[in-house]
Amino acid sequence: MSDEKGIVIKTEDGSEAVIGGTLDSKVTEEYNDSEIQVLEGLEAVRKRPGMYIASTSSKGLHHLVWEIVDNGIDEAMAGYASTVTVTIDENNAVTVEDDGRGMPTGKNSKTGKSTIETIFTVLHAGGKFGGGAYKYSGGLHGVGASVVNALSSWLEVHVYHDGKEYYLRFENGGHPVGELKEIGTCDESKHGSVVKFLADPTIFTETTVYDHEIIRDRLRQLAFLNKGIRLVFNDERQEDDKKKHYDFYFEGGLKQYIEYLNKSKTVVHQDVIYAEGYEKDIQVEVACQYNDGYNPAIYTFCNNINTVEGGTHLEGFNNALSRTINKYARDAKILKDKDDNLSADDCREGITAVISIKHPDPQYEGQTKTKLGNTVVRKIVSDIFGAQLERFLLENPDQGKAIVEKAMVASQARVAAKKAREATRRKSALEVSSLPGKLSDCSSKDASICEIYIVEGDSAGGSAKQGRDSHFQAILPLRGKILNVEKARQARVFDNNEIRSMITAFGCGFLEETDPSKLRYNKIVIMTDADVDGAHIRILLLTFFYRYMRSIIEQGHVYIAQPPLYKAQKGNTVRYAYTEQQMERIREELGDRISTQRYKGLGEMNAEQLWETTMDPKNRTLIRVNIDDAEKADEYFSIFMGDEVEPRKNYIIENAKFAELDI
Ligand code: 1YM
Repeated sequence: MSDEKGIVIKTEDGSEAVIGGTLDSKVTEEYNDSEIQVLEGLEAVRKRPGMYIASTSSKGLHHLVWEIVDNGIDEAMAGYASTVTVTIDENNAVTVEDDGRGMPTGKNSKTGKSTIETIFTVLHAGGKFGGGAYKYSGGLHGVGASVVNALSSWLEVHVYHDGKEYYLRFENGGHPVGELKEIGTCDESKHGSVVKFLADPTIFTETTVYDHEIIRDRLRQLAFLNKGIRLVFNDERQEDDKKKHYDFYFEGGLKQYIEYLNKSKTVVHQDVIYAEGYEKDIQVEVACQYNDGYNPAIYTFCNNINTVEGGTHLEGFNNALSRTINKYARDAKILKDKDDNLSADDCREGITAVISIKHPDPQYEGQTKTKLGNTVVRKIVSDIFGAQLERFLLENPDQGKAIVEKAMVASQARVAAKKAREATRRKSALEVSSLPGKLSDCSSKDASICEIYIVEGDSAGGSAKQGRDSHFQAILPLRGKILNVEKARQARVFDNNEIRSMITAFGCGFLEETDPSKLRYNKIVIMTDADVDGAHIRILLLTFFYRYMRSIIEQGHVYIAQPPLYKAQKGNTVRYAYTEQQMERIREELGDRISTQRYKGLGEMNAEQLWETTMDPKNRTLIRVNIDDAEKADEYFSIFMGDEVEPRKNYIIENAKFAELDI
């Protein structure tokens, strides 16, 4: 725990911690007053929290929880703890508890302080501004318990072991209140650590309220990623009637994760393919299963962190998948000598996969430092997964055949799709000068101010065309329901007139060639009736954008118009209500003898009303569509567009949020 020079301590993960200074400070020969140094260190965190937790928005707030949870999970992964419990109380104070050994309660010889005080007041030296990784778990957010302490109004630690209870409290951003004390006894069998803290509202100025779903979903995910570890969540806030208590425990790990991810999909073979292994200190776990969809959903993790940019573990998986399937298909004579090999994309069609590795020294690359770079991982994953996939195929020939046949159909479809894509590409290149006939374009050519309204039906399209400001607003009416791209192969998608019109009008290309900078309109606004059919068309359009032009959603170009539900009139006063609650309020304000009209569709509004309520930037409310969680989005589209009815019903009942208000 100490070093000959200065005040360096080794932390639980073997990395070094340095007292005082900023994170990258070097150890100097002497510290006269370690306490001042410590507080300066914590003060540095408070001055520039963004350098330690990436942001002080809601995201940064949640990082505090993950930091402490990671420490509990480390203790569980080391085999000492079985359960980590997170509780949020009605004041948004968070308690994280584990049943491990309990943090060491002795003194640190160099600091002269208790080890616990040291853990919570000394910055880790290894973590580079939240971007580096020095911890076996955690990694990206492994910035240390001291950072959580620095950013809390108060923080309390309880430790239980050998029949004793120890306690230490910190206030005002990490100042210890007295010393670590033995405050009582406990059952000899009780052991573990409890950390309770309140995020400092002067740091987290945006919000100090935790999002129930973010905490719940991440704890569930951590339980899937760490089989045999129990993660409990108690939300004691009185917000709504949401379920408040969760107990996540998955003996089957990733196998159960795949079952969970595929729950609203139709699988093409019965058993989840599962592989695990260990080589050179690197632990590998992979699970996958095919469904009847066309899109792969592959999630990769390193040390429990979602490596969204992929990396060497994903490459190893992809290599093994196509190599093994091709070999099996040839050996089993399903693929004939004259046939070409199945491509990597063919082998991935409709697969749901999770790849999780644990690495003592991960290297991250890429724009967001979420791409795994360690090259040895490629072969290790490929070997471990390849061998166990091969064994699965040989032992389960029926399932093997179903998988190969799916890839072969994908291969044939890919050839047809390529032709259709090329035809569409040629067409849209030719059509730049001849935009779709149904499009009423705007006169401005400045894309940054232009908007296109995708409108359901010709009659609403007519009103929109008359009501718009033709300088910057274009109207594209769609006839009837557009194609459900979730259930159609590419060749049919590109054959669809409505889809072709949109591709040509937008001008941004599609699939891997999508280029939002080429969009002819800054805002694409979906304007449909406020009824079930309207909602359906909206989802179909979003599905198309999501699967064929995802980056225009990611970059915030897609919006949903909000037409009013009611018009209320009393004498000359006309008011519009966009929600039932608003209507209630208007009724109260205007009193009785008002006439109300409920709009069933856009067609019931004349051009002027449509402009005033839904299209005029001064009055309208647009909802910006965002996707910040690929897993959620994928689930969402499968539920709404897939075959299974039950999940769709449940989803609508739960009424989850997909879009965010943007005024
Ligand atoms: C609610 C959060 O932090 N649990 C926890 C932390 C530690 C230990 C056990 C622990 C580790 C070791 C030995 C060791 C920590 N210890 C340290 C340090 N839960 C939570 N549970 N004994 C106990 O790694 O050798 C840092 S964290 F540095 F003191 F070893």
